[in-house]
Amino acid sequence: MNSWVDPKIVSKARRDKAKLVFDRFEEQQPQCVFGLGDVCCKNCFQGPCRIIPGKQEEGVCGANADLIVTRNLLRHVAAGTACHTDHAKEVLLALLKISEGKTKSYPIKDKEKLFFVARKLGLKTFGKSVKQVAKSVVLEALEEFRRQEGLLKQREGLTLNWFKVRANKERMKAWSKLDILPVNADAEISHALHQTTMGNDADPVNVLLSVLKLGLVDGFAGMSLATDVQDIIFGTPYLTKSTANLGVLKKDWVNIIVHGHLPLLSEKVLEWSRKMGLHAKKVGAKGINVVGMCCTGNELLMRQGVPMAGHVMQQEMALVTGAVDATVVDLQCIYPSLQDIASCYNTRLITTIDFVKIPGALHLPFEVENADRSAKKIIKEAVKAFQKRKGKNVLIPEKVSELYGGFSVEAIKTLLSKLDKKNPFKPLINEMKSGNVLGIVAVVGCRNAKLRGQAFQEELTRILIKNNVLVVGTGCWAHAAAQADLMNPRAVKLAGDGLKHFLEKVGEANGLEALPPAWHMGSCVDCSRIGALFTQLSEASNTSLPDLPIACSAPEYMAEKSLAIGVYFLDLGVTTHVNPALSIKGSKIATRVLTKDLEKLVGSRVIFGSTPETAAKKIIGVLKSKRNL
Ligand code: SF4
Ligand code: MSK
Repeated sequence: MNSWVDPKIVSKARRDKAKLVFDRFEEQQPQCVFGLGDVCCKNCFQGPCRIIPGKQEEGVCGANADLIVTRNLLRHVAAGTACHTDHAKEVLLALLKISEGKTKSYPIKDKEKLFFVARKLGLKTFGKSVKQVAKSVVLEALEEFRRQEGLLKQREGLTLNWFKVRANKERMKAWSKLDILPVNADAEISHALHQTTMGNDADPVNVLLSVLKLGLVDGFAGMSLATDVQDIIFGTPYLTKSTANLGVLKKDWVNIIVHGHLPLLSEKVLEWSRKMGLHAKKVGAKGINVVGMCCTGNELLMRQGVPMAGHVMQQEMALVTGAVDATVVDLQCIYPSLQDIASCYNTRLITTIDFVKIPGALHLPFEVENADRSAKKIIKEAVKAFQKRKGKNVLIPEKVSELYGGFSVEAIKTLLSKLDKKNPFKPLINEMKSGNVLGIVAVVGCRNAKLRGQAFQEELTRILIKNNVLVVGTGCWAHAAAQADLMNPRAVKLAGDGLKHFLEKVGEANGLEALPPAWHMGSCVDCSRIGALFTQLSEASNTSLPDLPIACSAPEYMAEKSLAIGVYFLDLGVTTHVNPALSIKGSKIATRVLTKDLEKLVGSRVIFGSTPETAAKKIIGVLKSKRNL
């Protein structure tokens, strides 16, 4: 299988004695078999307990493999969900400060979306100012985290407000029937931790129902809330052209990488980089080049067309180029190793969030009230670092890939409306009905060191496209697909005839040669955009979500967040492929429920496939089984 790893960068890292993620992965071998199977428990201090079939079937307290495996799964999903709900709260509190006039650093760019959300929430907007409406939306959203009524008696009809904005009636009925409608996002995460401690829930099926409940918390009070609020503040993305790969770094420029997940600071760094070009020129640089890493990169690409430097496993390699003057990080997916590597190259590593500190890095606390000051300071630090770097040896890979991004649901509808103004989804639904487009698959998630540099995501995407499957996706997949030239209109030649014809037709109607066969829908939290697209397609075609020819794949997942996202898709009724396989083999109940019984409960199931070919075969099988549009 192909690799995306640049051998010249790896050799440079060896020469410079910079240890990379692959080196540490090999040092960890062999990894613990009990840990790999999730059949060990450390939930109390009588442990660790591990299960050996036929020998040690229970932990000290009597918990068996089914309970240990499902409890561990719930804890992982709770941690992933906490990342997304925290993210949502960060941007929500920023909107509160904007609406109260406590910061003038951010405008409210998408007023139309603000009023759309307000109306969906049932709020009065007539005669109110934009800031008043924003404040009432924030207060309603904050209810997701402070509602206490109904917590102990969850059948009182009190549930998340964001369902009103983004959920569909058919799904709500299914979730209500299972009694998994969440009440308060924070309380559900806290319940999950409580439920899984020693001496609480001993019913593995009940634990799995809590997993499904947290998928809803993640999808609605986490991802959908975060995406909607970010669009309100920074604007909804529309089609944009840009570039990807480590080659977007520029030798004679001040290079700043923004990395993590939040657009709050990175948007400001970008704004000030455009205003402070002279500052850089004074010290001999050609200008300031801001590029994005991981999902902060995806956020800036979607709205501002900023070049994408790389995915999670390229964060160290970017520094090894020797061309990065500052890496500014906010939260999530930031390797603790970064400072060690940064110190080999005079790169200024700057942390900005109070719970994401790295020893040795410069910590510049970020608050929305001081956003402009922080951004200016960061740029000054980068310029200082550039002065030290000037003339030193840098190695920037030559390859730069062109891509189109910015496929929000609104952008997709705008593109499709050129074929049918009244009912924009109709042309796509018709192509899916006829089988010209076999279906839509969301390919999402991370890169994982366990794959040792393989290009699983790219290969899977290629096979799907060839089989007339439209691929949409987010997160680190987006970087991988862009670098593999799959987000370029020219990639349409890789598509099967039916898909190719459709992409050319929509492309031409929009003044392009074709649309690319892989659509960049944003960052990890923007999996909510995919959920919204599927939900709107379901409504426009009058077909329930589980009956649509759609599927999801996280072919190289690594983060706990990815598990939470996977459960959200399962809740939506979208069958989901994961690789590496979930650590559930040790539990017969978890394996049966997740890979089989779930279909009867929510209309979806988990599938495995450890090569792109086997994964594609199973996914295509799922799409072919759903032809009742
Ligand atoms: Fe062992 Fe039970 Fe404690 Fe887990 S909760 S460590 S299985 S005694
Ligand atoms: S950054 S969660 S490695 S996709 Fe969102 Fe990439 Fe996964 Fe982080």
